Amino acid sequence: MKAKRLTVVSNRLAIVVDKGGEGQWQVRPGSGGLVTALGPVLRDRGGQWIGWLGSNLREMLDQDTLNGLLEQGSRETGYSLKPVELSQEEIQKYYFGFSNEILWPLFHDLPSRCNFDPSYWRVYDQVNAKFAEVVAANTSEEEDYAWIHDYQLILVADHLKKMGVERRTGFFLHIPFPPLDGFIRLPWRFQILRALLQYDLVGFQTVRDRRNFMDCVRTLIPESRFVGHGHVLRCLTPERDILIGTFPISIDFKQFAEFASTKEVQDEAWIIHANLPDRQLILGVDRLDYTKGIPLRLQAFANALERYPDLRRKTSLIQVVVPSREEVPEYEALKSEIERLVGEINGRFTEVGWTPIHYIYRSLNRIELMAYYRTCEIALITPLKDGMNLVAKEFCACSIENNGVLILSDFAGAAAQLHHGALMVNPFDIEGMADVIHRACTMTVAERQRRMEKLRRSIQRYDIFRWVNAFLQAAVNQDLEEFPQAELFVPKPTPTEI
Ligand code: ADQ
Repeated sequence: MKAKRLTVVSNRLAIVVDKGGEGQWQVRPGSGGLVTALGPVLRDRGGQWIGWLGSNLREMLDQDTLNGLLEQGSRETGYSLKPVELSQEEIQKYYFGFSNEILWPLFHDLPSRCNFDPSYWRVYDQVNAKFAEVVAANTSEEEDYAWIHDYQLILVADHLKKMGVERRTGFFLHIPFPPLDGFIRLPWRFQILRALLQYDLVGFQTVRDRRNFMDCVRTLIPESRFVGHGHVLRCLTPERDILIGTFPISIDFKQFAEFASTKEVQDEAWIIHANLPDRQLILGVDRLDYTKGIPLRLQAFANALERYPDLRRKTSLIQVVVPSREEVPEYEALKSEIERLVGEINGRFTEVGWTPIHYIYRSLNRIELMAYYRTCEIALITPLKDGMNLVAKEFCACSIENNGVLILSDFAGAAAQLHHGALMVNPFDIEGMADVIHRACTMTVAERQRRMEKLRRSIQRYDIFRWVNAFLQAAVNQDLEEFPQAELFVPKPTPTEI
């Protein structure tokens, strides 16, 4: 039976509620990969988004104000917003604890950063049950397809089953899936693996991630097997059969390319370059995270300036770091390390009229971000490991004159698609990265254009809509277009709406 409505479930709702400049509560669209990716997909199709509001707002706001803000958020986003409320302890142990101190480092191949605190697991389980209850209350078996996102919510389908609630469910993992020898360190490895197998479809970013998952299933659940070929396979377990697929996430290419050519972005881009004249600009844009490889990248840039003096005065690195998880001591320490390195490198190389690194620590607005994408000749994207990395794709989409160079880590999920046009680097190899920076800075215009045309063609072809449709085709055998427009589908009122 065709699904009539798409319900997206993720840790965070697609909006941010906070206090504006005049102390008034306000609602803004959220930022980050998932919101960018799914916003266009839900809009005006009666879609709904279930998630946590991001802070303990119920303690600060009365119910009517919160309802008003959610209604405003729904109007502005074009889809219905269903909040899941979390207590302070739940936020601490489910989000900062199990999700960000265990699954995040483990799945990014950094097990030494894991804190396997047993109390984290109990609260993670409890919060996933809470999400499952909100899904159950706001969806029906016949009408809905529930698409659950990411490592914070692995247990939702398992809890729906335990509650005796039948729903069509799919899961997409935005971060990498680790190799077997990393995954088996997890004290809850059986529970996590079996919970993933309760979804009808599990999607990964790359073939590498799916292969890792299959190795784990074969080893920990030996009676299971896999059949089929192509991007979607069938996994047969003694309990049930499910689909597992690879769906590399992408961006709304057309929207980025069009926005990059608007006058406001062009003007802003001009101002940036006018203030940093006669040099090539290299751009790094990352959330503050130890997986993004920022300190090694800064060292590589310093190494390039050291070994290739012709780059001095002719190149500057603009490193944008978007604040993230600042409450966690490790992230605070990373911020200090980045700031120390920037200070040290600038102290060492700065000359009158030229500063090697311009460091920006804040979230940029959309026009500013696009202007940096447009005006910088080179993007330096060197994560130690990354599910995909949308910044790489956004940079290419905005390089509308085909003159940008993309330097990309071998360990970004995006490498599988973009390695033909990008200059590939090992983010642990400081000298290797320095050589590639020099190569990018001295590349001929013809080679830049040839490479960037190739990159842009590929990203344009495999855009966000293709990603969504590939997942939904595998899940419910229908495209997004086949979900009815909002006026044709009036959702039933639900008891838990607040
Ligand atoms: P992230 O780790 O958040 O996502 P990424 O894919 O690079 O990483 O997405 C970052 C998003 O934030 C981009 O869409 C970008 O436009 C936005 N952004 C970047 N800098 C910004 C700034 N200064 N101000 C405002 N917005 C900014 C996770 C995984 C990734 C995976 C995505 C999507 O870790 O590997 O690609 O999900 O699946």
